[in-house]
Amino acid sequence: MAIEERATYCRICEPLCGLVATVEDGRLVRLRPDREHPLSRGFACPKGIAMTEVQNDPDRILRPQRRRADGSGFEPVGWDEAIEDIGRRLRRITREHGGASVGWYFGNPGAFSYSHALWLRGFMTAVGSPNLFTAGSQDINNRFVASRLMYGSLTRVPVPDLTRTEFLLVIGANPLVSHGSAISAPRIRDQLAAIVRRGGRVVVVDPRRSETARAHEHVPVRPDGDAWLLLSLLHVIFAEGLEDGAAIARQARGLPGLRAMAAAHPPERTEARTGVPADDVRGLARDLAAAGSAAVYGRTGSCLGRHGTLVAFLLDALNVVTGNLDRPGGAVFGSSPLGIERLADRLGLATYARKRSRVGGFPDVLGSFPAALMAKEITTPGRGRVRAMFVSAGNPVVSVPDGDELSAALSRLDLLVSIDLYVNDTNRLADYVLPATTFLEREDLPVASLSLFTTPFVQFTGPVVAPYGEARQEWQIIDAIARRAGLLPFAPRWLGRLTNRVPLVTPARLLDLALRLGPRGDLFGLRRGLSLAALRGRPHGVVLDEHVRTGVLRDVVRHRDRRVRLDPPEILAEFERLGEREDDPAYPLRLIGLRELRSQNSWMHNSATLMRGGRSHSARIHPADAAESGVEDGRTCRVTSPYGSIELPATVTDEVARGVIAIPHGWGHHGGGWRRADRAGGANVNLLTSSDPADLETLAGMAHLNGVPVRLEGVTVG
Ligand SMILES: Nc1nc2c(c(=O)[nH]1)N[C@H]1C(S)=C(S)[C@@H](COP(=O)(O)OP(=O)(O)OC[C@H]3O[C@@H](n4cnc5c(=O)[nH]c(N)nc54)[C@H](O)[C@@H]3O)O[C@H]1N2
Ligand SMILES: Nc1nc2c(c(=O)[nH]1)N[C@H]1C(S)=C(S)[C@@H](COP(=O)(O)OP(=O)(O)OC[C@H]3O[C@@H](n4cnc5c(=O)[nH]c(N)nc54)[C@H](O)[C@@H]3O)O[C@H]1N2
Ligand code: SF4
Ligand SMILES: [Mo]
Repeated sequence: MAIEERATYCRICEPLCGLVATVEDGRLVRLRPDREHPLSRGFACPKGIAMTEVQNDPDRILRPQRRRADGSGFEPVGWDEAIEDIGRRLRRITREHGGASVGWYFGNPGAFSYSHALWLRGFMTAVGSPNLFTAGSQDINNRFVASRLMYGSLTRVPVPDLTRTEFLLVIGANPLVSHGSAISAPRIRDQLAAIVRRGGRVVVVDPRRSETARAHEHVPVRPDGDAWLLLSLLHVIFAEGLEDGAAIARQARGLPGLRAMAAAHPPERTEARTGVPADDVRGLARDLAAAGSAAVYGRTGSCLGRHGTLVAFLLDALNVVTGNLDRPGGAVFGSSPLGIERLADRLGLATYARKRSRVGGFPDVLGSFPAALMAKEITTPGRGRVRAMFVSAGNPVVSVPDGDELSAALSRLDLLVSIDLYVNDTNRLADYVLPATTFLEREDLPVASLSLFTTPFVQFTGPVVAPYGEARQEWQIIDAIARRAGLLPFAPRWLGRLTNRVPLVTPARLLDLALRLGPRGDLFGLRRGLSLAALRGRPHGVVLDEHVRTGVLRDVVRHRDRRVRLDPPEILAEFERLGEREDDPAYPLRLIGLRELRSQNSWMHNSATLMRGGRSHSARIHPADAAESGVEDGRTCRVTSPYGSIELPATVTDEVARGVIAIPHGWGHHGGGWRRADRAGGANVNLLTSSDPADLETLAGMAHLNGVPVRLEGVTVG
């Protein structure tokens, strides 16, 4: 028997913790934390360890599946036959209706595979379709747009300098559970504790007393009250002359615009919106301004309200005004050893508003449109209507607003193809479900995270096991489908028609090239530096620097004068829209989301270990709200929004403020492909959220998922 141990890294969430895989005769038998990983140093969370169960899950699909002719479920089919049929149908659809009739939804796990992300781009370029949708409009696109408006570069996202900061202000993130997002910081719990240990503070602004809030200082805020809170913090700083005038003069322009926005919002006036007492806001502003160094950091809780881009802008504005941008212990800009940011700018990939969506006229963000529009892009007649869809590594029926509308739309397509590990609630409607490899079955380098490491780091891993069954990597599947459809990835359609006999370029080749020619590269032997070969010899990864470099702002900012904008016109216009909407008093409570330690969005509820203890879905409700609505702890309740209604068990707890209901997304599976997850019950919380273009955030097309007006009722089971 051949038993081997192989170092690799986890690709479930963003710290990318080091793992060691035990492989026996080509099968994964165990994953354990890698003690030799220089950053995660022997830490991995329960999800990472439980990936063994996904890898070996009997419910995983390991052969291509085709919808039966009579529509009754799937039957296995050979790869050649599947690719042949998909390619032929795709060719017909694009011939008759043009490239725009092809849509693609690219889900969250895809972002952890550089080859998948790259080939998908190549495919969409070749088809000539603008209809790319991603999880980004439920997640982070507002952050990118804020960076574009402030720094002139979509891809430059500041990260809090965790290893050095003296004051971390966290707005709408729960890193003790999520393990950090839009930052890659293994052992983040320890990192936050270390801030306090060295005499600093961690302050958490959240409507729920989250795990992170409980471990540190908590400022409860009303859902979606962040814009007002941040404006008031700025107000106090300006009113009391606490700003760092020298830093502002050196780094930024447009201060009067920002001042004017803040001037209108003294904390006494925003108290009703934020629920934060004016004195507390004043105290927080003074402490933040006085701190030796400070970083203001926001994540999904700050992204998914009605004004996510404005909020992201205000977070960074606060960093600028307190003199904490691009400075040790502040909000700092990492850089990729692949030189990706520069490359993306040069190749014109980091686009904003270059195209407009057919429905709603929303700007593209990094070449993608809001996923909430997918259903209407499929059902709205006219030129450019989507008739063929691909869904890779995604479950949008559960993760995108109005899953019922999307299900109905997907079943009207001429062709629906999914690339996934499982049959889920989305691809159960597909013509084909094609089996993808897991991350343990593919090589990787965390291309999308390299500039987000709070300690600059890079790691390359080979596959730790060969693909099970007939699973294939996404890029291989995409390449095969493209060629069968007469397309050549990355080339325009006319070229693909002339020839698709161009030899295969592999992602690894391109990666090696980017590494070697990048800012840390070995320039093919001209200097000591990075190459794939060098990284293969360092299986636990390489720390590139002790700290993120500072003093780089002039290089980061792409505006001609190299200054941060504090008054982008788009932001000023959005500011005018603040609070414009009146909510219907029939829905007096506010719905927010949360994440759970033993869930990963919608896709790990089939693991026995993670589901141990009879875990179930529930709505967290304040005791007073529960009493008022006749809801009892552990009993079923009904939550209704203007858009839909769901029933699920109630957890009555004062960890949420009065008026707030917190429900995690990713539950309520009915796909038939996950036996344990399907049995676990729960409800799809996104039946309560709106896909109406009028309800999407204006600048980035963000779905409104936090602060949704709802009402609550007890359910009497007869
Ligand atoms: N265990 C686990 N880890 C995960 C995931 C998972 O599903 N499970 N998902 C991964 C993914 S895809 C992502 S994007 C990241 C997200 O990473 P985080 O953003 O850190 O994720 P959450 O834990 O949802 O934290 C968001 C917090 O915002 C709060 N919040 C909600 N509404 C508001 C509001 O209006 N204002 C403020 N100030 N706060 C608000 C919520 O109560 C919650 O505590 O996590 C990743 N990590
Ligand atoms: N109400 C509400 N909704 C939300 C959020 C919220 O906070 N509140 N958060 C949003 C956020 S931040 C995110 S990121 C989205 C996530 O939403 P999605 O990306 O749409 O969905 P996931 O639940 O991550 O499902 C991923 C699918 O990928 C499959 N998969 C896993 N690994 C691989 C792989 O390596 N290759 C392939 N091909 N498939 C794989 C899984 O089996 C699963 O079917 O949800 C969003 N939806
Ligand atoms: S924290 Fe995230 S990256 Fe680390 S082991 Fe858990 S799931 Fe994997
Ligand atoms: Mo996400």
